[in-house]
Amino acid sequence: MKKKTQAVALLSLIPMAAAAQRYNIVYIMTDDHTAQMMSCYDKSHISTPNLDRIARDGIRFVNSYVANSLSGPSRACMLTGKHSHNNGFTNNEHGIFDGSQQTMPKLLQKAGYETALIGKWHLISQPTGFDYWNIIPGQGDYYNPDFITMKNETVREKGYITNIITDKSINWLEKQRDKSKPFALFIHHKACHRCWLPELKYLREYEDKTFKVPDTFYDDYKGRAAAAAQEMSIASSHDMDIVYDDKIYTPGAATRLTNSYLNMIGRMDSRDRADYDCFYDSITADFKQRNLSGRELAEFKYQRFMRDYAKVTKSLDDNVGRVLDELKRLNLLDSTLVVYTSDQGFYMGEHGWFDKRFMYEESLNTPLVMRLPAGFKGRGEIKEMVQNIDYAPTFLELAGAPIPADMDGVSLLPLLKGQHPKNWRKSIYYHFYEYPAEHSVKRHYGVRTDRWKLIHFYNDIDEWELFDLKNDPHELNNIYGQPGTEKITKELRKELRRLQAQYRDPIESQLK
Ligand code: SGN
Ligand code: CA
Repeated sequence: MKKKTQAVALLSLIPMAAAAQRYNIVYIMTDDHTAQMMSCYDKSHISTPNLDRIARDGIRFVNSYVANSLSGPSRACMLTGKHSHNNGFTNNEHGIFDGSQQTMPKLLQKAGYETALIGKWHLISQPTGFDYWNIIPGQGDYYNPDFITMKNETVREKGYITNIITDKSINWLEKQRDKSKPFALFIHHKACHRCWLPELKYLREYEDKTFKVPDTFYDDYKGRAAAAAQEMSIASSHDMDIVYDDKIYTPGAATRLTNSYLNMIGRMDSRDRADYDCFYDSITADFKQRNLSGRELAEFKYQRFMRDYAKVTKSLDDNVGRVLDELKRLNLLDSTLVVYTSDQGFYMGEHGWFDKRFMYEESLNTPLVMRLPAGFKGRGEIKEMVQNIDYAPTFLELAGAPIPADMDGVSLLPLLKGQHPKNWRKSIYYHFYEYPAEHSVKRHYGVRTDRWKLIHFYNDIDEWELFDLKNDPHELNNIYGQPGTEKITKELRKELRRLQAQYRDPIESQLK
């Protein structure tokens, strides 16, 4: 009798229709959207009601990490379920993604799924594994953006990028897909990438708001040589460009990025442009009168950055709401897993920075919330450590397809079912390669556990950093080499080597 009860209890953990039902997948990935700017993670800055709807109706991962905090590499990790060194796409600037390799979308197709990709791709080669695709070239544009079609034609579309990507996605859902098949739709936004150009209807939003300056804004990078060497400082006129990033423009300006800025806003129709100019001209006039310098100037730049980023995020939130409403209208919510994530996190002034790349928390983390199909029992906050290499195995298992043994990630399906396996991973591995490059973040790899982080910066530097995340959550105090840390350092180095061996990272052989 007892055995029978146990068996019934076990069965109830598995969604009833798991064997028969072919769940759909809607995967929404933004660019540079970070948990500090998503109210279900952090209420200090803005409200994102539609993104929060996903979390409220489903699950919110609170320990969600990327394997390499940069767009192209992150996308390659997601598509292949493999770390960068195993999928071959280690950085944005060199090489192209080998589209002939095994990818999750191809395996979904093999399992009978219809697949589509709309929006940012950023992997240089043409997409493979999608029945339909329509992508933006490279980073794309916010205003009247170009799209590349499956015929390899570049077509300029009218309007604001986030709305257009959503329109195209809804159109595919409604009219273009083969309705006899389960589907996986990948909606990849340009928002909230630099240089945060708002939808015109939100130009004046958040202008009355003063965003709180992070406690670490004036970090002196003591004991952290790589952090001191970066070029992603809000205060620096080289790193954060007053024209391109802060939209303080007067004719004749000649900053490093003025031409890029003029090209981007030059895409607007004349009426929109007049509205845009009217708004930013008044900000510029006010700025000139104030004659700011030092900390006042740094904080002015911070507020401009925060306000524009918030505006871009508002359009994004609206458009995620549109997709959810459309799924509801099409009666697809119960049969669809909706995933919302970003290609990495972002610094919103923490350490004085914008951008990402570092293995420090704000950019290592990526938001991850999911609305679950009917029958799945996972709810609320999920604390297990997960990584973007896990998405591919998760989607394959959900589709009833086998997970190839060479994938580095693991399926998150047990967590979606409400289970908390005891043998879940206790650490994650990270490796960043893009150096020398824009923003000057040195190459590094490292391991993070629930409490500790060990990082090795290498290439033209040889520096180790150790952080106790419990007592130093902002990672200001590098305790590597300090008395009393010998035991934990030894354990973490061992764990790092174990992970490098498990994932077959060739750098392992170069380590002492
Ligand atoms: C561009 C940006 C960088 C950004 C990279 C990578 N410069 O090069 O600030 O770090 O993209 O971003 S810009 O002058 O062109 O705006 S990623 O998210 O695509 O990896
Ligand atoms: Ca990005």
